[in-house]
Parts: sequence; C-alpha cells; structure tokens
Amino acid sequence: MQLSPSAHVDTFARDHLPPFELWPEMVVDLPELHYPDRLNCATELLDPVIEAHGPDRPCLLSPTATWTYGELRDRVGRIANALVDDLGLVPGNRVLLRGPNNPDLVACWFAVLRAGGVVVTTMPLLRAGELRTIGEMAEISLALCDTRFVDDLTKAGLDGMRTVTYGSGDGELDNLAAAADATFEPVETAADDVALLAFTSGTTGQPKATMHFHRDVLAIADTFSAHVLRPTPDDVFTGTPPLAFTFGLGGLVIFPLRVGASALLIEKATPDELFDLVAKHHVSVMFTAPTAYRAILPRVSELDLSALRRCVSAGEALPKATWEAFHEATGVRIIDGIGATEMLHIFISAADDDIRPGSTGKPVPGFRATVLDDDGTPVADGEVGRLAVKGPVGCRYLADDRQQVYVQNGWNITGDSYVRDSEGYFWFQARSDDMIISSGYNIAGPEVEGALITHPDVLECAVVGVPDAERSMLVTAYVVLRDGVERGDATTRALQDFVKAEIAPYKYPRRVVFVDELPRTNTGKLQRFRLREDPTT
Ligand code: 3UK
Repeated sequence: MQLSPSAHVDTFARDHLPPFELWPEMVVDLPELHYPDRLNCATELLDPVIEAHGPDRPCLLSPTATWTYGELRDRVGRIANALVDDLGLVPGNRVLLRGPNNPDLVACWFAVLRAGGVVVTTMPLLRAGELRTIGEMAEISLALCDTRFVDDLTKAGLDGMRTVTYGSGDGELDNLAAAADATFEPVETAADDVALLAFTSGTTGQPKATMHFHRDVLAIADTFSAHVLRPTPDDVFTGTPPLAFTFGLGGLVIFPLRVGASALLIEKATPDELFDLVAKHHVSVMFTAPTAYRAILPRVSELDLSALRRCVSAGEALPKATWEAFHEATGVRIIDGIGATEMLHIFISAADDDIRPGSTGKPVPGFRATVLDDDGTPVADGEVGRLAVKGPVGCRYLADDRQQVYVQNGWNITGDSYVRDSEGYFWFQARSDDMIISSGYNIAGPEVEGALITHPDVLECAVVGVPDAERSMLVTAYVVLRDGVERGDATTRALQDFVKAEIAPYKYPRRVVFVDELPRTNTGKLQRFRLREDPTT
C-alpha cells in the first residue's frame, strides 16, 4: 500500500497510523469511490453546491437562525484565516472542538479542515478527566470551545494547549474572525491525509482514537447516504446525536451538504422537543436513537409530521415492536442501520420495500459482510457468529494494540453477534460479550428486551446475565415502568409470564429489577456492564 504525498507539515497523524499489515482490506469496487489524489472534503462539501445552485441556498438552520451555503463559506473562510494568521495553525495540527450542535460548531469544523488541520470533535458532556485523556492522546495544541463550555476544558489543565472561545458573538474567535478576510484558499490535502480523529464511545476501558481520511468523509456519503438514504437537495435534515459521534456528523453535516440540502441543528432536545421541531420546520430526514422513536409513540399521532419521509435509527438495535408501532402511527418505515466509529458510519442497512422489520438489513453497496466462527471461518446461514465487514472505510486506531482485535485477516470485527439468513439479511443478536449463557443455553439479551418492551407497562428495559452459582448466569431484566404502574411481585410475575408467551420460555428473566432509569453512555448506548456489575443500580 502506498499513500500519496501528505500536505501535512505536522506529521503526527501519518506517524501514528497503524502499520499497513494491520489495516483492514479496503474495498473500492464502486467507481464513484475513486477519488482524486488531492482532495479536501471540506472543499467538496461546500464549493460544488455553491457552483451548482448559487450561494443563497439554505444550509444550516438553528431554531433561531438560517445560514446559507454562501454565508457558511464566508464564515468558514474568516475562521480559517484567523486559525492560520492569528493562531498559528499549520496543516496536520489537531484542533479540539467542544460545543453543542449548532452552526458555529459546524463552521469551526469546516475551517479546521480547509486549513489542513485534523478535527477532534468532543462530546459536550465530557468532563475534565476525559478531555485531558483526549488532549494527551491526540497531542492537541489548540481548542475551539463554545463560551458556555470552557470550564471543564480549563480544568483539564492541558499544558501546551491554547483554548479559544467562540459563540454568542463575543468569543475570542468571533472577534478574530470578524477582523479576518472571508476568502481562504483551502489546503490541497491528500485524499488519504487524516481529516478527523473520532474517539470511540466504547462502554469500558481506555478510549481509542479512530483515524479517518478526507476520502472517508465522502465515502460514507457516497455509499450509505447515496444508495440507501437517497436524499434530495430539498430535504431538511435534523437529529439528536452530537457531531462528536460520527452517526451525528454524517447525518447532520456530511449527508445533507453532499447533496445541497439543509440541516436543522439542535443543541439539546428531549424526544418531545425533537419531534415538535420536526413538525415546525417541516423536517424530512431524521437521525436519532431507537429509544427516541419509542419514546415519542404516545404523542406521535397528534403531531404534523407530513414532511417526514426518512427516519434513520442506529447506535443500538431497533426492536421490531418499535419499528412496527412507529410505522403504524406515522406511515414512515424507519431505516435501521448498524454503524461504528471504526467504520465511520453505517455499513448494513435497508430502506423502503427492502426492509425486513427486526433485521438490520443487507450490506450497504460498497461494503461486504459475513458471519464468522471463532476461527475466522464463515458459519452457515442461520447460525450465530461474529460479524465481519470490509469496505471503503475501516478501522485505523491511533497507536493502539487493540487494532489487532478489531482487524483480523483483513476483516473489521465489530464485536457483534449476528445471524445471516438465506436471503442475505443480517439479524443482530447481541454484542458478542453480552451473550448470556444460562444453564447451557445461549440467550441474546436484546431478544428478551424485544419481547418485554411490547408489554404496555414497560417504558424501557435491559436484559443482562448476572453471574450466578447455579446457572452460571441469571437472566436479569432491569425495567423502567410506565408512570403509575406498581412495582412488586405481581408486576414481576406478569412480565415473566408475558415473556414466556412471546418467546421460548427458557429465555424468560428469572429476576426482574425495577429501576428509575437505565445507565447510558453519552451516545445513548445502554451500559450493560454496569448492570452486570451492580445488580441494584
Ligand atoms: C452497536 C448497533 C444493533 C453495535 C454508529 C451509526 O453506534 C455507532 O458507533 P459506536 O462506535 O458503536 C458501534 C456499535 O454499536 N450498533 C450500532 N448500530 C446498531 N447494534 N443495531 C444497530 N442498528 O454493537 C456496533 O458495533 O458508538 C452508528 C453511525 C455511526 C456510528 N459511529
């Protein structure tokens, strides 16, 4: 493998790529994925739209403002000039971004990339300790931070990192940008120069930084978005995942801008607030987690969602019952898709008539997927094994031995147990570490959850195996009940009997624990390990 000459003056990113022999096999059989050697994704996502449609197309919306493509490009130009002339950025420097989803954050993202920098967007929920780890791992010298979120970054106490604030019109960066020129000639990066470092939202252990190239940013738009989502320039996108979570970055920035559409950026929203904004702004494409689709069900029929035509769910398994209830209430068929930070975005999915409710779908055009046994041999259709994928993007951890765990024989091993059926559809079972082995049976927690969740008293639930002397693991359900339902033995028995009637009785939760809420990561994923560790959580 040979990379093209880098435009990075600061060579940190290239220097820390895994050795080529540990890379996954890269598959680029779609002709549209053959990008030129010099490619800046931040140029490709803005300039062609302005050339084709003029500068006045709406681009970024917030509940209070609208920026056109031309306004975004001007703003980006000013910030990029400030980065280079006032803040001393040289191509290849990593720049940490911290702030909630809004047009200012997106402008910073573009400016760093156009100036040849490497963006490291962080979740607003992160605290000083986590920010320190990221700052140290990525050797960050400059941070652009929303004025409202500086405290934790200051507390992180990163020597050698300068923090510059933006937002509310009076940040230091706003002043520098106001005085700077709006025209900026983007750095001609190599298609395989690193554009972003995305930290995994893994539920345990030391974080890992995944490294993605300029071409990778376009490749996710030209695979999942172009072939499955199929947006049009008139679409209005919105959603909840933070831009630091690549699910949100793709759905709220890369996919809409790749086709000249617009995106409504929301700083923070409960499912109720999210759907109110969808109605108000005639949103047509939405990205959020399965729990939000479920949470809105009781109210969904009162809302005017007539513009909504595409709903994408990812991050966790979408229960069949949620898919069906949402379809019944809105007529919209949710597009489930499995993605991963290592793969940048979604690689198995289906839309429209191709959907089999309860299944994640088929490999997205441009990707290959298979199900392997422990030795790396494909299992027969219908059998459970480890999901393995390859495509135009793939896992490259920044200087991390765990590269060899995620990438085996050229395949990306996502850590999920899957079944492929005879029609080629992929069915999620559980995270491989989460399979419950009880009295010799293999039980997938999500399957039991899928049954429990259809009970009218259940708002949310999680099913895990808690270590048990007699059965090795005891199938234990943590249940958040709907308001007004009484916790107690009668409810426990009712839920157990209900599950026994829905799925094979040996899978029923022998223990039911009622809780107020379930522990989640800041990307909304259930933290099953915390439930396993502390059964009284
Ligand atoms: C799980 C799913 C079942 C699965 C992500 C879309 O979630 C994203 O990235 P993460 O690195 O986590 C990856 C893991 O999450 N998962 C994701 N989607 C599904 N499980 N059904 C699904 N539809 O365990 C996977 O290995 O946080 C999702 C786009 C970009 C992303 N980064």
